[in-house]
Amino acid sequence: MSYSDILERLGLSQAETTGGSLKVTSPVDGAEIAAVAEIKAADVPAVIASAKSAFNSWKAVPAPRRGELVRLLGEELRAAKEDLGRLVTLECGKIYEEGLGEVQEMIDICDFAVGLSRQLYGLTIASERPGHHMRESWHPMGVCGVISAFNFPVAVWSWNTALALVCGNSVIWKPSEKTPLTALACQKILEKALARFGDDAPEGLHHVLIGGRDVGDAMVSSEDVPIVSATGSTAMGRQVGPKVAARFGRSILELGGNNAMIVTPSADLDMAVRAILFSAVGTAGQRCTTLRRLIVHKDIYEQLMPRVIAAYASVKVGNPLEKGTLVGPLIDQASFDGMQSALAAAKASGGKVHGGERELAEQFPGGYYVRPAVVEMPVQNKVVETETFAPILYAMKYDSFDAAVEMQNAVPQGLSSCVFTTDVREAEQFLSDVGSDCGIANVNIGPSGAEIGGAFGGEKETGGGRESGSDAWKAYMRRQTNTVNYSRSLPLAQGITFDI
Ligand code: UN1
Repeated sequence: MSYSDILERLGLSQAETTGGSLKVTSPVDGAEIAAVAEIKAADVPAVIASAKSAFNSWKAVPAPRRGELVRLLGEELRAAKEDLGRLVTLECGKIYEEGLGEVQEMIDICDFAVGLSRQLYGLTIASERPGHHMRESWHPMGVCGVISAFNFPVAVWSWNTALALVCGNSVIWKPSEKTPLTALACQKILEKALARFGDDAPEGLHHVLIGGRDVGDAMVSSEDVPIVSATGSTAMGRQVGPKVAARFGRSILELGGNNAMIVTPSADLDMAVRAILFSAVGTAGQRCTTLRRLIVHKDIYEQLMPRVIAAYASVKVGNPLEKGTLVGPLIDQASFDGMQSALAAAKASGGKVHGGERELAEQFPGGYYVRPAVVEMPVQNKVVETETFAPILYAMKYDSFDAAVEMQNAVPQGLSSCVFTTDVREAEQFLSDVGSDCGIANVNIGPSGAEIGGAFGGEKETGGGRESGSDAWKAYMRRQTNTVNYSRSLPLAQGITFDI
């Protein structure tokens, strides 16, 4: 099926994908595949006003009914799964299997959110006063701004939007400038769900802002956007977080990761090698949960590393649309250059580099394919502490488990982590108060590929936000404490008397 067929099947017309000022190139071969129209920053306030007015009616729609819209969205996503998965591959370069996986993640969060729409539970609280009742209730917040990155161009939107919609909010989405087509396709899919849903969904419930940083800035700085959920680099979060905080807005930040695996002497090495491969080279090392640091016990280092290095040398790098490819291209040349300078810096500081070269340059002069790199490092230095969004795995030795945990924690980021061990003491220590300091800590599975049922996010430079499952929905609502007096007197709390 040709690329233009996919766009058409996803409801995107020629007029919407040609002639605009934002050129879209596919990382597969660097070819320009579309040119979409951009909004000007000066026009953003009108969009916000529309979303705000939609919120004012949406918040009055009962939550289970709001869930029905998300149920329909899930149905439409099921129908569009292959087309959208393929467009994800074309636009961001991840292999088709992972493109499909990303759309499945969207379907999963819709299912989760539909159930949630009947479970936005508050508490009942014992009152110290006779004839009084206390409770806690959750209410819609307003317009929810969503900023997403190129590497998960559609799933991250859905985690936020499915929850925001059942929570009674309207949504404005600023996707990455590198992946506007998938965003426009999602808008079309949502419009199909809205058309089936009926009249109680107001106009303007969801908007996509295609544009540059100034456009995102107009959204981030607006007092009419009480929640901003931003996924991307720590540098982006450093811009967004303080701006939202300055106006007392709420931000949900999901930023950089520098995720580690500790491999202990008792680990099942066959499993560890497979987990290392998927989590370190999958999505060409461009997941925020990508495995970037391997911390290996000195006694098994010589056993494990040759296997990892051999697997790296044989992993199939190539066209992400082709069956059998495991590693697609990097998003662009800047990403390739960033990888090369990180490798040079690692080498200069004593690292031994395996792989990392450009591949397929003749077949795809405009595509940036690389052999994933393993770098054996003498110590965990500044180069290792920096997140480079590319397939570089730094391997280091440890000699005591406490030291390994300390190394795992000694980076500025705190997203995901894991240990491979069959020793229950090590496993439990890793998950304990004195173990991993990350938002995600796993045993005998890699750091990436989280299911949507758990809360997703991490600490320190990762930003502290939580998205997706568990009670992450609470970040999309405002909490209200209620005290009701059903007695005929007016006692004060804390035993205070105030007679008049
Ligand atoms: C991201 O890279 O921004 O856990 C999200 C994972 C995926 C999500 C990654 N479920 O790897």
